[in-house]
Amino acid sequence: MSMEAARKPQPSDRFTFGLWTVGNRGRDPFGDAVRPPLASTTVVERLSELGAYGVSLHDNDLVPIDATAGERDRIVREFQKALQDWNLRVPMVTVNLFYDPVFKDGALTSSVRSVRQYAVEKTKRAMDLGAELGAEIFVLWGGREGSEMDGARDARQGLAYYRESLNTLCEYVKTQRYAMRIALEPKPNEPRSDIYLPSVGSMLAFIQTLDDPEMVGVNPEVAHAKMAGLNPVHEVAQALDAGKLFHIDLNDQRIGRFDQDLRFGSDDLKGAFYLVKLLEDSHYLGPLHFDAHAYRTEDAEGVWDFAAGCMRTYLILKDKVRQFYEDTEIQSALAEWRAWCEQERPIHSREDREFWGQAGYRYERLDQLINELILGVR
Ligand code: GLT
Ligand code: MN
Ligand code: MN
Repeated sequence: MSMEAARKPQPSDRFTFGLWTVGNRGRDPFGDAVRPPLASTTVVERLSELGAYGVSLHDNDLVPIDATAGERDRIVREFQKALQDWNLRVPMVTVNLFYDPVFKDGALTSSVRSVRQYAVEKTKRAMDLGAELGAEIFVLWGGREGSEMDGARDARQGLAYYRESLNTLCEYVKTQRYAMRIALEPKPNEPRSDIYLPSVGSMLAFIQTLDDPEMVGVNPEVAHAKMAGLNPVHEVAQALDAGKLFHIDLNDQRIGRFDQDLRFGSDDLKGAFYLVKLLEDSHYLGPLHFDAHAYRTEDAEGVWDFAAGCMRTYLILKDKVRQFYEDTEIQSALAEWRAWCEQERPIHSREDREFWGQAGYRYERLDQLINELILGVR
């Protein structure tokens, strides 16, 4: 395969995008939409043309919240036809538990019993939709599950509600015999001041307290880890180590900024390289899902530059990973380092301790080689 052909996305690369990502209209807290709405069927067509594998969605990205049963079925039928015509899958479905004002103080963790019940019911309907579309992963991002002030609901009570809601939902998946696993997506803040379970580690500990921990894993997002000041590669590694990487949201983010959802690799190429390396080394086989959107400066066409860019960057970095393993200088530097680490030099005396304390690890040399690989001069 030629170099350029290897950079052309294929369905076998398992790239997916949310309807809400390419469909993002550029609204932000300070300014209105800058792009026209995009029909779901157009998204299917354009993503397929670009070589994507699938499309994901929130219930209300496809079916308006107030649609009648008849409208819902018609919309789903049309969407299914487009999926078939364009040979695109829906590996993941999720539920919107954040947009409607009813969720302003939480959904699955709301102190209002009626809101909690409504959120659970809405999620069940989204699961039905997911099953109908063949989704095997159901993502839950608890954007509103948190607080601005902790004087009313005790955070422990919030977690108890979360647990109860999730147990009900897992039970539902089982009784319906849906081939679906749940992936919880952590985020530290935005839209709430503080969101419960802000990192992969907190999610993993919480999952173990559920009735059926096997059914539930995580959906880490690069930007969310960075917003928390964490290393996304380490977050994903912990999920893999626990056997819980059910799904992943790829994008980018500048540290210390608002939730940006930037094109994959657009801010931190080296971080993106290490993430691709981790995913490829670990043989992760789930969807490579881009949860990002085009800059607000873009018109309708710029959106497809954005989408193509996410996939192309992943493939270029995947090729850099191959080069990393084929580069003789990098590999011999690594081999030397490994042999050096393994040398028989136990620490019994002050001299032994000083030996290891004064020795150089030569990471500067290795890091520069990797930089040069990424920069394209190797
Ligand atoms: C929302 C959020 C994302 C979540 C989506 C799933 S919606 O755009 O910012 O990180 O993955 O609910
Ligand atoms: Mn996300
Ligand atoms: Mn995000």
